[in-house]
Amino acid sequence: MNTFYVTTPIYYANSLPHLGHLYTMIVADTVARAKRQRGIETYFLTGTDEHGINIERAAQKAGRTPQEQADYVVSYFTKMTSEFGLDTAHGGYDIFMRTTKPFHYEGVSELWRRISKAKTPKGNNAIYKGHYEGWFCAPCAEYKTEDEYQKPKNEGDPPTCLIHDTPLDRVSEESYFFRLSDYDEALLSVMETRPDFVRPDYRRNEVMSFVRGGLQDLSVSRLKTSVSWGVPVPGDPAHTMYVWFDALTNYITAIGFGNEERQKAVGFEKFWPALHLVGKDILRFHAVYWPAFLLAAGIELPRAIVAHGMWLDPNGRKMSKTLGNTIELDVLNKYFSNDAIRYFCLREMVFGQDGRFGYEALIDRANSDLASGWGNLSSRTLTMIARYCDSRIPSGLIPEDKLLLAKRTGVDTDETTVAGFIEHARDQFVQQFDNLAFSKALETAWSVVARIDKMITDAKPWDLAKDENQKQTLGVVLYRAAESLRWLSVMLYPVMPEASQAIWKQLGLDGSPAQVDPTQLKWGELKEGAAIAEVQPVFPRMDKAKIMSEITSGPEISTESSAPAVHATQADAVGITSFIEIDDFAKVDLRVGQVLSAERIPKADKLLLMKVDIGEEQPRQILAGIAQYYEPEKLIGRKVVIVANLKPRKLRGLESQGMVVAASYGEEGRPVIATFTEDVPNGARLK
Ligand code: ME8
Repeated sequence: MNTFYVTTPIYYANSLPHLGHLYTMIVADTVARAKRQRGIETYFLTGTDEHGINIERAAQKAGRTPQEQADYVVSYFTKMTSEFGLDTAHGGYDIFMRTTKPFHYEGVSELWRRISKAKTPKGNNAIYKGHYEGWFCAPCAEYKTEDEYQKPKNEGDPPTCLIHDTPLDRVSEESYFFRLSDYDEALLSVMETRPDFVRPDYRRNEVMSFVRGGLQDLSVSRLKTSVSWGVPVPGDPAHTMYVWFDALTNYITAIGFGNEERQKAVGFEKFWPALHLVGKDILRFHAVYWPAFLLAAGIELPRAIVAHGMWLDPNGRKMSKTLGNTIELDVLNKYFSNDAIRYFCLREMVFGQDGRFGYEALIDRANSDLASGWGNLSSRTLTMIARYCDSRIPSGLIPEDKLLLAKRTGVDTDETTVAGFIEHARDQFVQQFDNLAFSKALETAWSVVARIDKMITDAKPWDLAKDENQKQTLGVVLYRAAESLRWLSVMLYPVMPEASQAIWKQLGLDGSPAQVDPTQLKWGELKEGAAIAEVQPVFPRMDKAKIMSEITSGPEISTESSAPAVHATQADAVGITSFIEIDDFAKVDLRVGQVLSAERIPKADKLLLMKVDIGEEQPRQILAGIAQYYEPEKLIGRKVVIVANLKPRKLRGLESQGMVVAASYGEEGRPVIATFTEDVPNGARLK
């Protein structure tokens, strides 16, 4: 059966989605739509990676359980997929995979069992128990070798991660190992015999030289006492599986590996192997570890692993919340159509290489290529058909007796010229698209836009319309333009589904360009005499100055030209990037309070029990987890900030009627109580 399976990475559920995540989804969605359009049954997977120390830590910081943390982040991801038209309801993904699903546990345990029974190509056990000691980066979720970390300036300090610039953890513990070192030859042979296995070729070369440099065995479990949030190792629940082992396996568990129900619903044999789309940041995991696991388990290797580049800011810097140069999904969603964003992403980034993303560049492209380009071609063609041809598609043929007349106007009377041009462009487009050369493919499509635009400008239909004898010549010009629009709608559907559908409808066509295979397009199938629909602009022009001033004046939103507006906070640490409205803030009743008494609580070494006057009849009883950092006596008389409308809750059997506001910093989250340097009465509200 003709099937296709495409995946994005499953994103960490420890921070909120951003442009990078959106990008890989857009690419995968475009690929999936193009395959479906060609009649290929396609399965498209995206989702979240929900286990591991990072999620545990993010949850802890945010005061949630790991599952709550995952659910919280997933709700933002599904909001994003819905807003940007990437979910199932909009014809996008088939599954939003989550590694916390029970069927995934079953499948990943099955893979582990298979590999633990396997022998390597060199005859050794593929998994063995050993002892591991090394420098571990929690954000990367991997041990770092000497050339992957920054040595400390002061002796005794831990080294820091080159990627995250954070201190590494010294980890020494019993661990299961995957004997990756025995797979070097097997992996090299795959990459030699299948040159398309890792793409683009320069990434393949990088991976091959990494493998040639020698592979080290991979620690694939952590003691449950160090990492508890994960899948237990089958037969040894004192160990939790390494998060990458767990995460990579999602690609097969989602379609039925190791689980009957999924197997029936989707079908492993039906869809495997997959095309994995990933950012270059995680290529090694996909091109080395994953194929090695699959080789060990005797499972067919992926169809290919394709690595794309990273989005940088307009100045070529990596996007980061601390630099304040990230692209906010809310801003994108508010000001730009989904199609414009999709077009920009695919046109602007040469697939494989890094690209720069800026709002101004996006507006420029939307105006020049979409509003003035394809959009204008569509509205001028359709408007003229409405005006000069009574809203009916004219004939594409010039009768014999009018040929000479038509020739005199300079219009090419041989329709195969334009038909040949567009057929050739379509063939090139499809080929470039199949090679994931989206930027080139779009350039090819725009060569059609330019050619047809020129044809119209040269033929001057507005002059032809003045001469009754040139009615057929006028009709032919408009027919060719309209037929080209039909072709463009089909070709561009995977990239811009909404606009393609809109133009299709305005041409008076039934069905959807989603159902037309571009390779089967035949020139001349647009029916003469068919009524067109009401003409509406598909890509309204964007007022650059106005939009940029709105974007830049938003206090929370930073752009290429403004200084960082957001400072790193504890919220950033858990990845909170969305903003609240002033009304949301107003819901929090913050009051000035004065500490009347403070004392320790027996057997609770972190808590202090305080009485705080916030201008009410009775002082509030408040418990605060600050006993390790504050002497109770020193707090008496101090002005503090209290969250006064926090639902009371019991701690150690005592009711806490509010919360003391404190900053929190450093690894251990040291609290520093907020206070005032000027006199202020108790009970005053903070706004
Ligand atoms: O690595 N430009 O998840 P992750 C383009 N859970 N793409 C970007 C990007 C940028 N600036 N930033 C992120 C993980 N991405 C693992 C994956 S898969 C079995 C487990 C995209 O949340 C890109 O696809 O860090 C990149 O590979 C991915 O997000 C990393 O997502």
